[in-house]
Amino acid sequence: MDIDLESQFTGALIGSAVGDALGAPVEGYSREKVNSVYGARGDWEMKSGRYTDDTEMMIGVAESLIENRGFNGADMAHKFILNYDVSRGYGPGSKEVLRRIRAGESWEAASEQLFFGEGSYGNGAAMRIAPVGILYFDNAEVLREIAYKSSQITHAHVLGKEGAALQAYSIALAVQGHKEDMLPRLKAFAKEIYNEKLNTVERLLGGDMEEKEIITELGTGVAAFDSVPTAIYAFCRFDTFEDAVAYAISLGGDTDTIGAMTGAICGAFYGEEAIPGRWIEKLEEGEKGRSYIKKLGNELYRIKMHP
Ligand code: R7I
Ligand code: MG
Ligand code: MG
Repeated sequence: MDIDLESQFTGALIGSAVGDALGAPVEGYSREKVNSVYGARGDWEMKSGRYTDDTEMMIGVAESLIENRGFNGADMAHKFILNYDVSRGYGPGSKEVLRRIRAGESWEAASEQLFFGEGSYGNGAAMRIAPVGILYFDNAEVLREIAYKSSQITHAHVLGKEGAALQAYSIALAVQGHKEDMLPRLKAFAKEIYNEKLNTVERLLGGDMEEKEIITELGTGVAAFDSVPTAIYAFCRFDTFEDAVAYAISLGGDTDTIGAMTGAICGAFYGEEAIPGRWIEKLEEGEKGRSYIKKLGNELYRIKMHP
């Protein structure tokens, strides 16, 4: 594959934001209801272009990694708080954690209290992980370590963290040009129930499955294990950014997040140029809009090249 690495970096971040904005107007909708809004897959137009918490938090992850030239938990938590705009639709757990940190709890401890002391296994850590996936694409162990640490700020449950690590590693493999052989590599990396989920992805890719079977078997929910494997499936099944992301959203459920995660993997694999221009143009601009997101990708690339 002959794609510019810098374009894969910017593609991962813009791809994630585009998937988020495209899925946002139909978040929580059934498959049928998504279809009634967007119509058949093929030539979807972006409805609003406004991104949600998925992208707002991804921006915080990128800003902090850039400013600190690596992971700094207290600073990343601070970035989340600075960027926080409640109208972007945060999950209840993440809202609560950010409130606790603002009130003085440490970034490491605040998330531990959630869900009766179990910590959250929501997909909120995986949805924002693209900057980690690109910056650490060539070192799986460091990637897992930073994915876990960045997750800890809001998601203390091992399944929330491992979902983020799996999403980050999918992005890393995409940067390296692995698509046909992505699944065996992911299976060698994955822990916990994600291994079984990846076996299911492999089986489903073997046949031309109906959408409702995909939804039942992989899930389209807000838990990391009901959404990260679904994004991986969408990437593996299709050959273009547009087809994979539209398919992921067409399933319904947590559409902005599954759209964002599919968009991040696709953008990392195909590069920024492969993202439909009409979607990028519609993505919101402004202080932290599409130009800014692209710039974050450029800066992460610069850090990677000149550590
Ligand atoms: O993961 P999180 O930040 O939410 C992200 C979602 C995305 O769809 C965004 O687009 C936005 O809409 O929100 O927020 P959390 O509240 O930590 O997790 C999401 C949900 O997962 C929770 O509200 C719970 O319903 C569920 N959940 C759990 N349920 C039981 N036990 C997460 N962890 C647990 C748990 O341990
Ligand atoms: Mg969202
Ligand atoms: Mg969502």
